[in-house]
Amino acid sequence: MKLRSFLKLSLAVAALAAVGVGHAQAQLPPGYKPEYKMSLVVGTAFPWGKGGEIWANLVKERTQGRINIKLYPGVALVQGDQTREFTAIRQGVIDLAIGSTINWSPQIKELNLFSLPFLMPDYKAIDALTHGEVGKQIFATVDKAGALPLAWGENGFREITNSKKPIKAPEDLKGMKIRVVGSPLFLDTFTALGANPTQMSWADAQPALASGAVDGQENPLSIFTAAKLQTVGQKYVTMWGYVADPLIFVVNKDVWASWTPADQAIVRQAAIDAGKEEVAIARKGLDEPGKPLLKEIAALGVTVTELTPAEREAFVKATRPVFDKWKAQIGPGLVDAAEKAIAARK
Ligand code: X2X
Repeated sequence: MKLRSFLKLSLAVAALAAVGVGHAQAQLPPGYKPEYKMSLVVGTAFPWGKGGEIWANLVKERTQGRINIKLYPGVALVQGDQTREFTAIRQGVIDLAIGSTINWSPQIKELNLFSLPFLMPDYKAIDALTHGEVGKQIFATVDKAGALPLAWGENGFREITNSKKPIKAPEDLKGMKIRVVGSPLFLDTFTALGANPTQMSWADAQPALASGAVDGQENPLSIFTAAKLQTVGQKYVTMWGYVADPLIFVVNKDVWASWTPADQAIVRQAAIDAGKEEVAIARKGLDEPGKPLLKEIAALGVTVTELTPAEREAFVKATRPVFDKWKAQIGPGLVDAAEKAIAARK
């Protein structure tokens, strides 16, 4: 190409680009970005990622495209390191997120509340916390830590799985290599049970299970099925419901401040609506009589073990010192309030 025609072409391209950008910006209130980044650990095949998609779609619809959110599953904005997600939100590397209380607990110690072994016996207990005074307190703490919390979602009750044998008693965990997430509380819990816990990200967990570098892991069954963990050797599931991780819908504070009050109200309501829907998806097959999801998992060739109350109690007893140690670290007042709210649940 001759230099002159190259210059002409470049000018034309630049002019077109300017028109394009100008056009998009003309429709946006001042200070709005053409696109906002939402961080998630898992994609839309999982209830968690689906929740993100629902939130983004509701916001786009209700703001007529003024707020356009793109999903970044796999915590891609922090190179897969889920324990750095909260810091990245605060710093503005991430605009919005739906995060697990576990992944943000390295920065916000109060979020370890939900990881206290055997604090929450059932779904009503989770709701009693998230929908009550404790939930408000936790939101105030997240706010103070630097991100604006808008709504609750749910990853779910985390069940233990492994490649070796059915786990019915703490002794069955003896020496088993278990992948855990990045809060030291999990190391304490599994050490107390005689297992050999090792911390790694979700991205690293799947190859580690596939290669047999670890024997087991703990995650909600919706994660188990969507990630097809039976194909990486996880043939045994024990329903012990030892902890559950809620999800929190948040927005970076500067981003929030850049939106009009009307759009802020839309984003907040959309988070609440998406959160409700997401919780229902996360509980599907588990909160109906007969728990049909368990039969689906058994049909994959997986042995599903349900514990008697006495069998479960052995795990509660073995982890009680961990509960007490972490109660002191989380804040005895908050833990007492949580136990009271759970005892009073309807
Ligand atoms: O890493 C996990 O186990 C996961 C996907 O459940 C979380 O992000 C807490």
